[in-house]
Amino acid sequence: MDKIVIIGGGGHAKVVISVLRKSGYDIAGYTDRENRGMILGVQYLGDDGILKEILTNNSKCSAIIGIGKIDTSELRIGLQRSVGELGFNFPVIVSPHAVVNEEVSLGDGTVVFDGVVVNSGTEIGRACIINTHSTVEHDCQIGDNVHLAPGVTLSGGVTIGNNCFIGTGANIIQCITICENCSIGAGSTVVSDITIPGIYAGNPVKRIK
Ligand code: JB3
Repeated sequence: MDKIVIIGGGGHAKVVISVLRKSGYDIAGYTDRENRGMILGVQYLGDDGILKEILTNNSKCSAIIGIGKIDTSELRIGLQRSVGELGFNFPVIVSPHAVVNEEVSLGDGTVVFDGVVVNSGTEIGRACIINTHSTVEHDCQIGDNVHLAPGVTLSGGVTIGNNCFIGTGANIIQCITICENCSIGAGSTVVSDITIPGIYAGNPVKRIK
């Protein structure tokens, strides 16, 4: 079994743990700034300073970011970069309860959670969260460090820039482009391109910040 360490031990890490187990990984433990005790039977290893030692003891151990994001912050991709520089590999994780169809590419450290459908011709970047029951239709282009929250629907040919957060249950109609560094509120509907970074909400969405 491939050994893996989880970076971060909060709420999102719990969902990551379940998908890793179903995908046959042997979870070494999690790192966090604070000791949060056992999480679903996974042990605390220490803060991120312990990672170098973990790799020295097992050069094949990989890593995955277990911290979520509900904004446009670069914490996840920044951690993936710095932990990657230590020598850790960030695999693509796809739940066995997700459907990823033909000619889809997924970047390093991206996790596809339970109940997701990704259709053909779609490209998804690095360190993305494709969260529970979201749908990514054919020929979408998704950048790095994007979080599609649970139940998001992207129709065909949608483009989402780096660092975007698309809130729970939001809908994006076909062939829309959303530029990088945008947050879309839960339940919103996007029917025209967004070209200015910011926070958008409503049906159809309007810029609120
Ligand atoms: O909405 C859903 C389905 N999930 C949300 C997810 C996407 O985002 C969830 O409900 C939360 O809103 C949020 O989950 P997350 O990111 O796990 O948040 P929280 O429960 O606050 O846990 C974050 C953990 O990351 C905390 O234990 C922090 O101490 C830890 N952390 C922060 N910075 C870090 C670092 N851990 C490490 N190893 N390194 C860091 O630099």
